[in-house]
Amino acid sequence: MAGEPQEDCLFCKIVAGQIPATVVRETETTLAFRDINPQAPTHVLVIPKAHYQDAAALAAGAPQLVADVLCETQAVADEEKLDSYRTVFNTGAGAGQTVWHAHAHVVGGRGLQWPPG
Ligand code: DGP
Repeated sequence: MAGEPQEDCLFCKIVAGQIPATVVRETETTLAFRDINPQAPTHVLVIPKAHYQDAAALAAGAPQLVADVLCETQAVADEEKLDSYRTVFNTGAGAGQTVWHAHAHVVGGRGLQWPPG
């Protein structure tokens, strides 16, 4: 069920402490941790603790959590002292989503090209 922990979800396991992660921030509703395969000097994932499969499901099912996640992306950028950074929600396999628990990538610390690949 949307919002409930999923046994087979990697990020639910990180939230539960069953898989280690380098956590940089935590709130009641969100967790921010370093990406295992960083694409920039700062590459942090901000997730809602509740399970929604992607950003679209999160927006439909729990819009307040979208705001919580976005506020945390700014908090991460502040802590990492990033003047410029990019927030990315890959939504769907065609956009490169590989983990089916909504997450925002916070990428910064180097120049970023536009458009993205
Ligand atoms: P996406 O491709 O948008 O679904 O992003 C998933 C990201 O999750 C990807 O950049 C790599 C990261 N990732 C995958 N497995 C792990 C893990 O076990 N720990 C951490 N910290 N990050 C992971």
